[in-house]
Amino acid sequence: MPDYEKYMTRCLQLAQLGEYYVAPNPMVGAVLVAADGTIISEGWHRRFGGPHAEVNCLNSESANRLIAESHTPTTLFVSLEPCSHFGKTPPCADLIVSKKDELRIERVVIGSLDPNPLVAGRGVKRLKEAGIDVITGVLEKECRHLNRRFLCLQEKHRPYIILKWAQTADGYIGSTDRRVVISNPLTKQIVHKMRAENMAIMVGTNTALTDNPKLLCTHWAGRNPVRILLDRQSRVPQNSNIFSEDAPTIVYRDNTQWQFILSDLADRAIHSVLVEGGATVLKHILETGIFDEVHIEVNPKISLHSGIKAPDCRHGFGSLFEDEEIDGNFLYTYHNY
Ligand code: AOF
Ligand code: ZN
Repeated sequence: MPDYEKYMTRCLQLAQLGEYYVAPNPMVGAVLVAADGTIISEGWHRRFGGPHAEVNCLNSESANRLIAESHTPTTLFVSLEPCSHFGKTPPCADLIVSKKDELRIERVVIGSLDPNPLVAGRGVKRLKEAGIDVITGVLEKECRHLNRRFLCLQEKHRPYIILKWAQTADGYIGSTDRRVVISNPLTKQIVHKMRAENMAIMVGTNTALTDNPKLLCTHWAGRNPVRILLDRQSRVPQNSNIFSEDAPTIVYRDNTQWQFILSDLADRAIHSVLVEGGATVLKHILETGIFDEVHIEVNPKISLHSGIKAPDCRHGFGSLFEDEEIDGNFLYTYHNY
């Protein structure tokens, strides 16, 4: 019997190859394994709107050629429950059932269930009804972590929210009158990678006015996120960099409530938002308690003694998930769940 976790790990590696290309869809990987443990075929969801992982795995030439040579039953591993709906592509569960005899699929091993209301257990049901043995929940935590943005949108009807700022050793994110560089070239690149990983990036009026940022991902290969500006009193001029042609920009004006913004973004199928500041916006969101991750970069070599105070731990960041040192700066990641 093949080692379930080993093959699910392979599914996760394949799934990750779709990062930057599949949002707001989940990243999914699939492998077809013979009884002796040989991998017959692999596939992953490569781009939004394109074939799903199972299709790429089961329709491959190698699957059909190798299966003709082997006479053993096979197991299909897939990191997400196969879909059961007609979306941009036909249901994967139906494809598996139709290929069951030809590819001798005896069992399907699934990482995490798909909470999409169009699927939600119906994929598993369809497979079971066709007489396929179904095992669920293998490396479920890892599979859910990989697709935490997709799962958040499906389960909570709001985007996954990541708060991020850089602060000095004495807890300031900047000075009131000049721009202070806290990040180093490597951590700056990490920020651009984070921009590529999320569908949208958000800032408030003060950041747009003081820094006049473009909010693009210039130091990392990937799509530019949608830009979101919270500008309650319409103070940010139209010729600001945030309104450049490089990416779309959504503006929320008046006294739009956080809850409303979240459900509006969900309606636009935006599954993740990176909030880059400033302090007022960050503190406000921390107070609502509706956020998922906090990323704090600390430069231990700079002290300002006065300026704009960073949010502090009294705001409650959740629990420390990871800490690392990058070229002298410290990066702390908290998970609020
Ligand atoms: C799978 N395998 O590789 C993926 C799945 O619009 P569509 O047709 O691409 O369907 C998107 C939905 O399908 C998505 O919201 C999620 O529920 C599921 N994604 N399912 O069986 C895959 N990417
Ligand atoms: Zn599918």
